[in-house]
Amino acid sequence: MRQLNAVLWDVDGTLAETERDGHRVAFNLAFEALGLPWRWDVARYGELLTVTGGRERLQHDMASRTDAPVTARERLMLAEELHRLKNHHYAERVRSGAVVLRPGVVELMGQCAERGVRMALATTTSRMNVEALLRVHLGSRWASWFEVIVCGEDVRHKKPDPEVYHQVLAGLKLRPLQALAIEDSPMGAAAARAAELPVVVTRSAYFEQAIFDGATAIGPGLHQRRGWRPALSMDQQGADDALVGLDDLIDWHAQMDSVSQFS
Ligand code: XBP
Ligand code: MG
Repeated sequence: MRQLNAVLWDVDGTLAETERDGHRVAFNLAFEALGLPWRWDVARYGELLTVTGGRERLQHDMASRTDAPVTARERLMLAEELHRLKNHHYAERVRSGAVVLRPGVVELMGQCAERGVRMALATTTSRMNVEALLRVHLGSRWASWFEVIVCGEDVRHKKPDPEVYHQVLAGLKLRPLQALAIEDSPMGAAAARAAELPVVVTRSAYFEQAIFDGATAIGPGLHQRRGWRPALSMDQQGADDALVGLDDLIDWHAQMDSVSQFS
């Protein structure tokens, strides 16, 4: 049987609903701090999520605004300043408790640690945002949970490019089929698939209806066993509250060739 050696975690949307209540609100506070009239509502931010990376997202949005600086260089400088401010507000929001880990995440991490399944973070978010989130929720030794951590500043090309996953696999010295990625967005899942990794999709708020290509399994989150494809066993007592756990991941991973890929 194929062995699952490592679980590779995405951060935003997968570990926590960081985007709608964290980054988006923090971007708006940054606009306000610089006296800009720009605001990203929930729907507009959803459109902008197709552009990964905070600075890249800001520049993309400015390109379509008549009240943004004219030259690309000025826009880049403004994006950098806004991004710095945004990250500061994001960290404050996280510390104030506005962003919590999704249910089932810590439990699955604990099972991996206990049973010797290695873990890594594969994110195109800035390292300081990862640190802000995980220091609050996993404690000061948060980084020791992960053998390899690859963040936005470590790659030349952000997701959906597979570079972040190539770096993680190289760091772990594993082949793609020895690991499993957990993602919440089509761009993240595409990055994993482009690195030939099997991917489990835990849909986040912004991607409840999104179409995913070639997921090994796809469902509403680790907090519930209902609504997954392939379907999960529901025969345990209290199945309504039961989480998706490491045994489920191991089963999906082992059956990968026999079950069709879900989209
Ligand atoms: C999520 C992203 C990031 C965050 C903001 O990446 O697209 O851009 O929205 O992060 P992932 P920064 O799901 O791979 O973690 O502002 O730090 O770029
Ligand atoms: Mg994500």
